[in-house]
Amino acid sequence: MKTILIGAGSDLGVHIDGSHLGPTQLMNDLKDFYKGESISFIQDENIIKSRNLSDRRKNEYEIDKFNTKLYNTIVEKMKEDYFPILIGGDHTVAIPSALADAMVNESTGIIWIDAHTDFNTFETTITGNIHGLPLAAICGYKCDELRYYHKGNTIQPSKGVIVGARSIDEKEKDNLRYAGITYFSTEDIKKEGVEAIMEKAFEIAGGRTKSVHISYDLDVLDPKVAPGVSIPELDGINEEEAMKINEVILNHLDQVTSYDLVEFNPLRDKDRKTEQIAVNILAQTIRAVENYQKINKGLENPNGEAKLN
Ligand SMILES: [Mn+2]
Repeated sequence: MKTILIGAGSDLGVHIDGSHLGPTQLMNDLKDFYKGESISFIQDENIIKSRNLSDRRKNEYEIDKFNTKLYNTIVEKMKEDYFPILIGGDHTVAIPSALADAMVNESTGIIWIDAHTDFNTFETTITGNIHGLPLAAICGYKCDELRYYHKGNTIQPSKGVIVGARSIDEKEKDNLRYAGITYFSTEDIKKEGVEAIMEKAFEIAGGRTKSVHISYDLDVLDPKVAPGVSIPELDGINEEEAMKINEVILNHLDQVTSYDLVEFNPLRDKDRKTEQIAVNILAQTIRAVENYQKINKGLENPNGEAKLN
């Protein structure tokens, strides 16, 4: 197995501009650190982006076009035994990323680290920003229009967990309840600690399966620490907690099969604070995945170099 970094530069899922620039910036920051394979997608410059508040389906067609390409590439790479690390982009890019995992692996679970639960539908969305719908689309809760390219199973909501939620719309709460997905709030993290919450998350998402998709939205952090996101929410987690969440994830690489880091918006960042955290999280992830792959390779041939002739 090999690692591949996939840049997914789209900000079509949100009326705020800038997250499409995130992947190029972060991949450039990592170029001395990471020498492996990478591939980049960036939205067509000629798209006239809808930011109209009354538009309930902002940029739906363009998002679908972008995501179809992304999906086909990730499915192909995962079938070739790559571990994809996807860098967003707004959170709509996680739809093809998570569904590609569900296509290649059986009964995939999902852990969604996010200040928002991203569980709106076209009926319940207040803003019409599609980056508020991806988890519902991934879990097969309505939103069929956002996954026509995917012929496989959707992820069962009973194998989905949201961690760090603190901004949920009223009708979105109903969606979460009808779907039966578990969510832990920022308060739960503060009360019980990162480790306890993340272990619970892995029990739910990873029980009786060997594949878990991770989707890490940087807006789970407090905007004082990480202001460079499109839709910041007050009272988030601190940097130490954010890194600790990632550490627990990386201790579960026997189950984790694909990974996203999304929503870095360089145009909203201050003193490159969010950029530095994003780079730290990615570097930690890349290193751990590469080490895990090395060890695993060794186990396939346990005699290895120690064998005497
Ligand atoms: Mn999100």
